[in-house]
Amino acid sequence: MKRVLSIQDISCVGKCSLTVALPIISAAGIETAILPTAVLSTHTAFKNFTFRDLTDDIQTISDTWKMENVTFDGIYTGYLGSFRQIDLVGKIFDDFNRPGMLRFVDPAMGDNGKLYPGFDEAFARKMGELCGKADIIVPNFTEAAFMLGEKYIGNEKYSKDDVKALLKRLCALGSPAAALTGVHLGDDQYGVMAYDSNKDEYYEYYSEHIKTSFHGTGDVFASACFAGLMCGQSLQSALKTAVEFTVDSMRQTISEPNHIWYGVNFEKSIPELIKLLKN
Ligand code: PXL
Repeated sequence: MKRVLSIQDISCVGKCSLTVALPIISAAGIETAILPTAVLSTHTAFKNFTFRDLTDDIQTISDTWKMENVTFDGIYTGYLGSFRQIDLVGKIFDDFNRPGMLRFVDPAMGDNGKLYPGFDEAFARKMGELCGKADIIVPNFTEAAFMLGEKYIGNEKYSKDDVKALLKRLCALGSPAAALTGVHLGDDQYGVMAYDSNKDEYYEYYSEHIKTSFHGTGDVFASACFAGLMCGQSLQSALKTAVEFTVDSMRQTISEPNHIWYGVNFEKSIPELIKLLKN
């Protein structure tokens, strides 16, 4: 059985980061070890939240794993709790590297043209350095713009050629492959585009555009995409798995009366994920 490590925060309530990654990757039949970067009462879109920074624990935990000869087949990083954590996570990539280990970075730090509370442009540029150590990165347009020092102009303003050029600029950060989420080329073309620089190939996958925006969908997408790749799916198939699972989770949320406006009901879509992973 494969074992992977996910490094991101625990937001106790408000389905995102580890409370999304752990169940989704586990459901794919992969042992999911975790390294929490911070513990929050909720994610930071809530008005009030607590934040316990775990930066000082990261090195000790990973050094102790090394002493115990723990190994990972893949590492998926998401929301990081401090500037200093970016170098510490980069060191974990190096310390645990072994042939075939997949380094998957979701530079989770912003959306809709804005960085999340607590992050600034220096953090975004530093996150770009971590992306340079990854095998694949999955930013949204906001994160891409901040990492590249470009102006965010709105996802729907990019033509297909613009997205292709943006993907090449993202790969120039140092990762051989990049996928951009939230590609919006028209109402029937909403989804993801990716570029694999080793093969010089582009991939795309679109599905229904659900116009309500939900918190945490980036984490659902990234977790399912990582799960697909770890299950041996091609990048094209993993993108389909991730888009269809995310859209299905959003449908499950909308269809519920009085649905809560944070997090999506991905739990109800797990049977769909299992089906998608068989392709
Ligand atoms: O879903 C991204 C995310 C993860 N973790 C924390 C967040 C957010 C987005 O706001 O606040 C703590």
